[in-house]
Amino acid sequence: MPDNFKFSEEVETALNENLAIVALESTVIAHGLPRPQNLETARRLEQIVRDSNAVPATIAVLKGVLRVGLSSEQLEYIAQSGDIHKLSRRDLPVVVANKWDGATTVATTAWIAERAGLKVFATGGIGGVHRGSLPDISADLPELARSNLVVVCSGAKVVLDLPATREWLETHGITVVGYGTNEMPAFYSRRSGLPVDVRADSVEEVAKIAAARRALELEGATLVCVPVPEAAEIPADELREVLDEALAEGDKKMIAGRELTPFLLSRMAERSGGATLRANIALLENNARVAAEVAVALTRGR
Ligand code: PSU
Ligand code: MN
Repeated sequence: MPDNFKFSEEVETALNENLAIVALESTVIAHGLPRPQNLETARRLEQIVRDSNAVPATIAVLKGVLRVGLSSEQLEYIAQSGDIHKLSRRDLPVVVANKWDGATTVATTAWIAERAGLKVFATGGIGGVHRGSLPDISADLPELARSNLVVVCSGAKVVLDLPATREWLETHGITVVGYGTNEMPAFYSRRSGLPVDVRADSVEEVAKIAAARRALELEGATLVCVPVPEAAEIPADELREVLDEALAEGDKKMIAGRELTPFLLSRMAERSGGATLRANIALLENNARVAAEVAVALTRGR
């Protein structure tokens, strides 16, 4: 492993002993959720993974070092610092060269996790094709096309152009698995009307598909889409007004690039009286649990 990588003791031991490990991202902590819920959620996600017999590996860059597994203090720093960079693939050489800190998106978390030898990664909603005329496509998508991880999510974030994102996944050979569903979930909502490639009703089925992909050496992720738990769901028609308002405001203020997703998420949380925030936390927790169960099933299959 190059010097730029550092593992926590817990993750290093888990790797040596072939234990189940779940990678977790840090952009959702630094930029996706408000304080203090971000730190609480980050800690709870790690706890949920542990309770499901897997080892959590939260990933971030600290002083230019790619960290796989964070200490409690490091996690707290990412959550509370307030001016952490949001790192996409293109930013990695810059932060490493300058020894900066940064929170990793789905794209960079997946890249680091794979090189660290991890197999399963849990997040909330992946990035995708944005709405609007400029083709703003999240670096998450091409990374999923290159990575060989099982990525557990609740679909793409609803602020995106979901049909265009679905097409992109298909074109680039990413297998979209619906976990207990025939439809791709739409982040805060359980349904999008868009099809999955295959439905799986157990983690063993997911592990079987992922193992086959690995055996074929077919590059690209297995994207496991888990709907937000019913109790926390916001049906699409209830969300529409809040979403349209946030999109219009983002447009008017000309918010673009890496600022756009965090802006839209925080606006929707304000306008929905916290309902979208509750949904986001609920789906993150649920996805961490499913990911841990998949990771355990994968170790059994060996
Ligand atoms: N999932 C969430 N909240 C988030 C994200 C995911 O529930 O904030 C983050 C991920 O890190 C993802 C990023 O990679 O949003 C996408 O940002 P962009 O659209 O700028 O590529
Ligand atoms: Mn973008």
